[in-house]
Amino acid sequence: MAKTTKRTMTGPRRSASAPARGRAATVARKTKETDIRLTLGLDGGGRYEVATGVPFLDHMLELFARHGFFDLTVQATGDLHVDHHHTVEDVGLVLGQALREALGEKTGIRRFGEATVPLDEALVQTIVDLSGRPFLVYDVTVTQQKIGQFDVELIHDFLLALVNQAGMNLHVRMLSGRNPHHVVEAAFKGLARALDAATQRDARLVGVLSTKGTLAG
Ligand SMILES: [Mn+2]
Repeated sequence: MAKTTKRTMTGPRRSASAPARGRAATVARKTKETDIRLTLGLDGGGRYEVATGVPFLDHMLELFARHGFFDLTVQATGDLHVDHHHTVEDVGLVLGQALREALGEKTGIRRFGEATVPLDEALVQTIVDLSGRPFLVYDVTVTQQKIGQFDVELIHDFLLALVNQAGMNLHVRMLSGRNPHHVVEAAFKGLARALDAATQRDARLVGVLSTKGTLAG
């Protein structure tokens, strides 16, 4: 099948709403604070089209798609005049919902994934278990609280929303780091790589990888 790599930003494209190949989900969520439409394809090629109105979040979501070999379309508008909080948190929430939906019963997937990713002085370890049990351990400490206009603390809120909706266990541990842009970027690349591994199918598996017989939580 031919790949579509050409992207334009001129109006809605069929590629933005057409069903992705393989395991995929589209989630639309509208509140008084945000209006989000997101499509996640797990069996993609790292293609993305992201517009959240928050440039640093776009940067993170784009490299998440690229490094996880996911196909990701995000169109979000939010009350950015208040601050970035609602938009960042709700995009995490919708991404989590899409991940959960795209995974379905989780039949045949490896379930666990981990990655340790460097970016210059930063080194971040990211571990996921698609167990159905939401739990986040976010062990990241940076002294600089802003990345440009972006409040670094919002990454914690994004990941909490993601974890709670996806029903996953996520550990993010900063092994070293100084520059928050480097640290957060290494975390998102690690999340992408860990999720890529965890969502892959293992041909040896029959049913779900659990002696309990379910990964529904
Ligand atoms: Mn960067």
